[in-house]
Amino acid sequence: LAAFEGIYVAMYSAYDDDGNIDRDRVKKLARYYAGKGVKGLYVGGSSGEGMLQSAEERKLVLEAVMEEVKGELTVIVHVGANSTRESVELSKHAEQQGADAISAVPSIYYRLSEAAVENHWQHMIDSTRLPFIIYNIPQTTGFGLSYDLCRKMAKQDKVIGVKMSGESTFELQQFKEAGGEDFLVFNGPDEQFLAGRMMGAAGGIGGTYGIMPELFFALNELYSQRKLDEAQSLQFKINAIIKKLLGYPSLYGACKHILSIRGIETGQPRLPLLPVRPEHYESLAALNVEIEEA
Ligand code: HMN
Repeated sequence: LAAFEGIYVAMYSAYDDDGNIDRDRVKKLARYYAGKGVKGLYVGGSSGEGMLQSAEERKLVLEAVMEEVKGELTVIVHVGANSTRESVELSKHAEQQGADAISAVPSIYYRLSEAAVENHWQHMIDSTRLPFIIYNIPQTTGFGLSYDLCRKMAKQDKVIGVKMSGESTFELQQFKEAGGEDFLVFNGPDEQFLAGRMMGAAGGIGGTYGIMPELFFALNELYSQRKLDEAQSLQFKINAIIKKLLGYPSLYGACKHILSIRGIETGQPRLPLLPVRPEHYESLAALNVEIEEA
């Protein structure tokens, strides 16, 4: 299990200028993270816009990622789709591609009972030999993982952890408690990384890591060495950056633009996520400098 502890970049989408998946851009983005101290990548999650892509597109993305960093970075694939059938198809594909673990949100749109969500996840778990990480993000899915369901699922060897993107660090700690010794909690909200670690997270999976992987790697190291004052100052510095990012039409658009300033083109986020506009370029360039000097 220790093999999964660490910092995972929730990779952003990479499209060509027409908005189609761009293999070369995906590969270049994945390559950018190798050697930055991060443990691995989380592919096709919220930041990766998996929910806005067809199954074929999601497979293309994963294939490009695996071609580039297989064996070098630990790859967790978000396989959650609205139908169980499609989620299972993506799970099997992830295993064929040699991914290290799969993960999924509940199905969205229908208001599902806990039993329905559990069954949805169980089909994915049973369809491969891969470890499974529950993705709990109640503010977007409308489904909040209960401690009981967490405890029940954690009893299976294949269920190795939960990605906790809810904002309560109390709940985060309770999921760790429910899951027990051999259960990993990954911190979701990047602005609470340090707090999440303090409350029991074994690492984090985050979108903004993608534009400042070195800062999150450093923050994690400071926490591991229990240099808490320094860790707190670094988290505050990171939060000043995140606060600015959240002021743009879309967070992902802002982060993708910052990558493009660095020569890593990933295109605009896919609608309905709003793109950043030319009037934002100047302040984003300044923010990029702020990150590079942090
Ligand atoms: C993912 O699945 O792409 C991310 O890991 C989700 C992650 O928890 C992000 N949450 C959302 O985008 C909703 C955070 O990294 C978030 O972007 C950050 O904390 C800024 O608020």
